[in-house]
Amino acid sequence: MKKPIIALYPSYVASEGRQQVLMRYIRAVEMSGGAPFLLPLTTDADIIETMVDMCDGVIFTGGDDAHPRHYGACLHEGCGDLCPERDAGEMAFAKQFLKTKKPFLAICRGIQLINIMYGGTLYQDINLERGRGLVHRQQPPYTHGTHGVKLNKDGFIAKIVGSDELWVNSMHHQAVKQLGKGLVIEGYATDGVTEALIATDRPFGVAVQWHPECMVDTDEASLKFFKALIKAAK
Ligand SMILES: [Mn+2]
Repeated sequence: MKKPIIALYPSYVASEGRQQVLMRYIRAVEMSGGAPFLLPLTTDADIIETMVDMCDGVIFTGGDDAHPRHYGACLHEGCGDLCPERDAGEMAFAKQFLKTKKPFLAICRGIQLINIMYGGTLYQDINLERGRGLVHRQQPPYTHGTHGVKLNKDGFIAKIVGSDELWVNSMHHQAVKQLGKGLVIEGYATDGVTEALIATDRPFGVAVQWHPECMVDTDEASLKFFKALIKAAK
């Protein structure tokens, strides 16, 4: 039986000239009935168009911080590791992909990337720019949650998971600042940090700041994000 192709955007290790994706993303897609597919790092417009046509849905994965110039800011001292090569390839792909109505699930760097692509900005470091407090950068293992997320009651994401409260892991130090146009925030951490949003220009555009792919074995709600993506991709 043919399965929907779920393309994953890999990280790029520039020092070694190597793309890489954590197996847990691939496994989460497999567990949810999709066919995982790794995208090549390229800025070639024709290759990108071919890839966009081929995939039925996309997962924008975690990784390095996006360069702040992409949202009109200079580098803040709190900004983390950058990867200009990935920024260039992934943003070129995202720009083309977002012209379609195909579904996406964006995770960690992914929610930040999506906010940038829709014209929003980021906190380059939560502790330095918003103040210290809630732990958003937990120690491993990442299979257990460390903070709560309150979802919009009756929102799109609350319907996916069947609850308006989630307990999530947290491995980020950046977050949505000014929200991009066409996006709606659907979930906040208890300190007010944006943790979940949706894009209103397509049937399924979901972005989360945590890592559901780490919790698919132990947390039913986490698996539901991937199942919903693949259902939308069919
Ligand atoms: Mn968090």
